[in-house]
Formats: sequence, C-alpha cells, structure tokens
Amino acid sequence: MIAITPTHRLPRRIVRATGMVALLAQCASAVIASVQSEASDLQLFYDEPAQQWVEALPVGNGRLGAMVYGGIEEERIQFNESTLYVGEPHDYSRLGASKYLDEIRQLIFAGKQEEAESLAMREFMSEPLSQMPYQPFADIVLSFPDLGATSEYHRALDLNNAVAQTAFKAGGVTYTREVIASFPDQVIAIRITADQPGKLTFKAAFESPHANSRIERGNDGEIRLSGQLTNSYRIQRVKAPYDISNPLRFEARMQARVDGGTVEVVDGVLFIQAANAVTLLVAADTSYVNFRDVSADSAAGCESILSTLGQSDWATIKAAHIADYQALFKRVSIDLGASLNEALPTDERLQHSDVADDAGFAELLFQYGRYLLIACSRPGGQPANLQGIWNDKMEPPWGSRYTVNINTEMNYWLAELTNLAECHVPLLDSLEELAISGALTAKRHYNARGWVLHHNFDLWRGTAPINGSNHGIWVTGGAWLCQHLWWHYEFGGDRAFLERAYPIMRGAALFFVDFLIEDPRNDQGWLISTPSNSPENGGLVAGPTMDHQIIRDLFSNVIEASEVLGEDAELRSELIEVRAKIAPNQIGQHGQLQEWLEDRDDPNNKHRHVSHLWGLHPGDEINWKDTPELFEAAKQSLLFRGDAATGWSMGWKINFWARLLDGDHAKKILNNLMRMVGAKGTGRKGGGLYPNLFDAHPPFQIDGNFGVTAGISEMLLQSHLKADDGSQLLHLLPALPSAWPDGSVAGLRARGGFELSFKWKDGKLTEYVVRSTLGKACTIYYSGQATPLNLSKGNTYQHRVDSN
Ligand code: FUC
Repeated sequence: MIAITPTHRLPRRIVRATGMVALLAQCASAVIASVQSEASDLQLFYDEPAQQWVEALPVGNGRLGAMVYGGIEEERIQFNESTLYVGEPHDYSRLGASKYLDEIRQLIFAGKQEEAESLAMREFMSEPLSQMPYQPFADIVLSFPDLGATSEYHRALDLNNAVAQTAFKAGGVTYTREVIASFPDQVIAIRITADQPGKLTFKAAFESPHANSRIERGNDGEIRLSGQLTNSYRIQRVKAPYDISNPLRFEARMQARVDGGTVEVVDGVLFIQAANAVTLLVAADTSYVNFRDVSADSAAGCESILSTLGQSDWATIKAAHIADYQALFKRVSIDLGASLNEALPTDERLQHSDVADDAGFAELLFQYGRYLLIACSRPGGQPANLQGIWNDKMEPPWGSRYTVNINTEMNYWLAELTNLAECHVPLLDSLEELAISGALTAKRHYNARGWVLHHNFDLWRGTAPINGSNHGIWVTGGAWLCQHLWWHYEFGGDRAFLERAYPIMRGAALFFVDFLIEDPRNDQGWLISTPSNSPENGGLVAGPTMDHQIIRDLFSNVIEASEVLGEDAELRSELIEVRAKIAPNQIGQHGQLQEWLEDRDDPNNKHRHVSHLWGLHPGDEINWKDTPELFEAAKQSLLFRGDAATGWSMGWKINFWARLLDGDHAKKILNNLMRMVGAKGTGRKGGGLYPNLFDAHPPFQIDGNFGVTAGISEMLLQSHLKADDGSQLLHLLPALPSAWPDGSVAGLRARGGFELSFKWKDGKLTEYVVRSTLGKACTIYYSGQATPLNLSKGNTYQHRVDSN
C-alpha cells in the first residue's frame, strides 16, 4: 500500500484533494515479482556543472519544481510553484458567438474555407484570443566564495531515491550538497555538508525575476520573498495594450538550520559562517485556491508549511521523502538487456555511437518518465503542463500551458500503465473545473448542452477556441480527456471514482449529441463534427476523422459507464443510436486511412500530428484483431508520415508502432529520439533529448519523455482489447524488438485490475505472474495463443512457459 500523507501536515490546497487520494489508495498495490533492474543504472550524472537550464537536473513534488545547476562557487536552483500563472479568474467564452455557427458551417460546406476561417476569426474566438502563461517563481542562489581549485566534481540525479547531489573537493575538503523536493513536507530541502568541521561559509539568497516583489528578513534564520505579478506581460497574439490584472500574490521563505557556526540575516540575505552542516528549507505558495478564487493567504501558507515541519532534522525529512517517493517509483522495475557505456556521464552516453544498442539507456529513459511524472503531478497540485512543472521563462513557449490536441494527454499515457495512478489525479481533478467553464463555452459558442474544451486550457480553465480559427476551433479536447477518466476506472475498478467522473463524461457526450450534424453533401445520413480541424493540419473543415474516432470512444465509454452505474437508460439508447450514424473511418486511394472525409491525403505530408490514427492509439477501434483492413490502412498512413519529427511526435509514433505490433519499427523511432539536441538547438530539424534528458520538441516540451515511457510499456504489454469471450485480453510482448532479446519487467498494470510481471529470453516469453486486484476474468495472449484465466480478487497466478 502507498503511504497516504496525513492531512494535518498538508497545506490548504493539498487538503482539497485528499478525498480523491483516499479513494486511490484502494487501487495501489505492491510490485508482484522480484525482477530487479540494476539500480546503479538509474542515475543521470555529469562531471561539470550545468551551464544552461536544460543541463540542470529536475526535482519536484507536484507543487514545487526545481532545477539544480550544481555550480561550485555559485549554486543556482531555479524553482517553480504550479499555480503561478499570469492572469486572474476569467471566462474566455464569447457572448453571441453561436449566432455565427451556422454561417461558418455553410461556408465550409460551400468549399469556402478561407472565408469560414476569417468569419470565425472575427466572431467566434476566445476573449482574449490567447490564454495566460505559466511563470518562473524565483532562484535560490548559494554563493561560496574563495573555495579554491576544485577536483573530483560529480553531480547526479538518482532516480532510485529522487535526490540530486553535487560533490567535489576544494582545498582538501570534500563538499556535498543534496537537493530534494519533498511531497510529505511540501518543501524544497537542501543539505550542505563538508567532511571537515567549520568549513561552510556562504550566502543564501533569493533572486526574483518579478519586478513587483521584495526580499526581506523573515522569522529567525529566515528570509522571505513576496510579491505580485506585474501587469506588463506580452501575451502572445494579443495586440498591446491588453490590460491584464494580476491579483495572484506569491510568497517564498528560506530557512537556514545550521549544525555549528552561525546564521545571520543581512539585507534579505542569509549569511552562514563556519558551519559543519546546513539544511535550507524553502517553502513557496501563492494565493490561488481554484480557477475562480485567488483569495488564499500565501504568507500563511508558507508559515504553516514551515511550522508544521517544526524541528524535523534533515535525516527525518529525507527519509520521509524517500519513503514517499519509493512507494510509487519502486512499483515497476525493468530490465531490457545489457547497459553500455555506464561509466560515461549521461550527456556523453547519449552521444555515444552505441546508444541505440544501450538497453540500459532505454531503461533509464523509461524510468525517467516515471520519475518526472511523480515529480510534477501529485494530488493537490496542478496537472503536468507542457513543461511538466519546470519553467524559467517569463514568456515560455506556448505559454507552458495545456495543449490538449495531443500534448497534455501524452503526459498521462504512462500513468495507469506504469502503476502511477495517483499521479493521474491532478489531470482528472482539472476536468471538474473544465466541465464548468466548458459548459458556458458550449452554450455561448454552440448553443449546446454539456461542455466543450477546444485545443488549450490554462490555470483559469479557458475552454474557448484560441490563437487561430484554423487550429483553435477543434472541439474534441474535452472528449479526449474523458478517456482518462474511463481509463482510471478500467485500470483501478473504483466505482466511487466512476460515480464522480460520470457526470463529466456524460456532459461531454451531451455536447456532441447537440453538436453533430448530418453531412448535407452526401445522402448517407452520416453525422459529422463541423466546424473542426484535424489538429494543426489543413485548417477548418467538416468532419475530420480524428473527431469521429474520439466521439465514438467517448460515447462507448459513457454507454458502458451508465451500465455499470445503472443510470440513464434513455440517454444510453440515444448514444447507441447516434454513435452508429457517425461517419466511419475511410480507406483512401493510396491505401491510407483518410485524415478527412474527402480522399485527399498527401503521401508526402510529413506533418508531426498523426491525428487520424487516434483510433489506433490512444483509441482502440482500429486494431489487429477486429479491424484488420483499417489496421493496414493506418500502417500505410504512418509509413507515409515517416520516422522523424518533433520529440512528442516520435513519442506518439513509438506507441503507434507498438500497437501495430512492430517492435523493431518502434525501436527505430526510439533510436531516432535518442539523439542530443544542444541547449541552443543543433540546427537539425526534429526532436531529440537535451543533456538532462528532457525531451526536445525543440524547444523543451515534456510530453516526449512521457510518450517514450508509455511507448516502451505498450511494446511489452497491451490490454486495450477484449477477447472473444468478452474478458480483458492481456497481450504479452506484443511488440518486442529484436534489440531486446532477453529481459524482464515487473509491476506493469493492465485494464481490468491486473498487475503483471514477466521475463523473456531469446525473444520468447519464459514466465509470467498475473495478480488480480478486482477478480475479473482475463485472457492471457502471447504469440497467437489465448489462455483464459479466472483469478479471484487478490490472487496471483504464476506460469512458466513451455519452451516448445
Ligand atoms: C501543438 C503542437 C506543437 C506544440 C504545441 C505545444 O500545437 O502542434 O508542435 O507541441 O502543441
């Protein structure tokens, strides 16, 4: 069982989510077999301090994120708090937009795409046209003057315990610094030691990027940074001057606890003299309560975090942090084969000509995705945004918000698969707010019931179409996110959760009952999604394939959920009827799956989005078992799109090839992604990894990291299909690449409440262990053989596979 942090130790905003956490405790469970990966492999390490932000090492507790540079005379730790965004509670929907809906539709049907897009641009878009950006909070700067010549420098991030460490020798003394972001104690904690007494003399300060902030003395041995964002932000695509008010207040405190020596505060700076060891505790908070309320007291928030900590010493804080982290992280272990070049610093290992054969490096990337999700998405915090929780820019790319036409969902593909259901919670929680905001957008823009989310949201839960009509008007963002609610139920089987999720899913479906229209251009009576677009490819159209796949999936999940809950029989029949009329997938002239209703795909189009393959992944209506022709067409479309592209696009393609049961092709894409993109870009087109293994779009975007972890998981285990008898099909090693002939994995989860561990040798499954947490029937499927299995709740089945 995971440890649930007692509520009295959590600050105000964290308390809000504990009901959900409590529900989740039921679905968490222990790793079921002892397949151990080589723990020493699970480190990122370097022999020089970071010069650039994408070389620094990330730590986080879901609410606070920090980037550790590991500098010698100046250690810089840039940090974030997940609610510090520009702006204020605001509804972005446009009053009267729905008056233009019919005209936009008619223009599209008449083939006048440009006119439709310009009318929509004038009358149908979000107010303002863009959403608000995420902000850096501040830097912690530690200055160690006159250390003298240094040697034996080493900095590392250990994924086994979520501790970032820097160590070096100077003047015959070994100095060590450790940095953690603790979820149980809600602080960033820094421990500084030397192997000789009295050697620690340094300054510790805050540096704020925000003009409207001040730094001063706090309580004893403490400094405080407080302020409010200023009103002078340049909001992308919004013509200046746009008057943004920024009521959000923020506050951070840094407290020094010294062993030996002294600590003094002068001019808002902590001066530490001749200490043996020092612990710095950093608390940070904002006045954000929820998307409509910014009335919290950020000073009281910090005060309560630090006073709750009392006199806890470093050993206690660190031990609680490691126990909390490992309860999640250690659930899954993986061994994909031999590690190469393990002794090389991580950036050099990434650039080594053998990297494609370095199975240990793939393991590291797999586990790094899990590490990063634990670090940026914990109950009570915000969902992982485009950069997770880590951002040092006042104008981050795409505002470091939530783009939901792929990116945000990709962030969470790994959550259930790799046994981190708790980390899914912030996203699931955000849907409650999005459904409220989205109901107004549904009404004002479409005069429809239910709720709708277009391709982006922000802290204020904007749901109206932003940026440009050609890509902003895309109606299935909320519907796609509802898949995550359903998955959470499918994997965990928690009925109480489904009761809470159902109204959200139902509302998303109701919107489409009202929104879908009959295609006037043909007489088949197909219902289509219009206006919309196939994400970012080809502009505003009638009936993009992706929308129809997503809407069918949503309807199917609502139908099944209503059966489980015994509710809404009438709506269920209506959804069954409407679902049957939605325009079906089409195979086009090149043997491709059509991206649109018209057969006009360009085989040379290498666009990063591969939206029309949504039904293959993350959807399931196109699969090897039930729809072999569409399956082949999807493969053809993917071959046309090619193997390169942005980081996240490659992340998605790994998942696609896994679903296409082609492990070698999935591995080929993974190899493409395992390439260094320099901190300033290499000039090479396409994505890769930065020195700290952050995914490069470029620029940095975290979705690719998460996509890789989910993709490797899909290569080893898939559970999205049902066997002929209706039981969950657990497909073992569906896409094992020839590069990983021997290996093992433990603790992966499958739909239906199963945990699986298995081993393989010479490319063949040798043994597996299945544990059932819900007592549902399943079918083990391996290499064309189906074995039905009826395990009662809590029972485990272990099987050694006959080598013949
Ligand atoms: C989508 C993608 C871009 C980028 C942005 C944040 O719009 O098309 O490549 O990832 O989101």
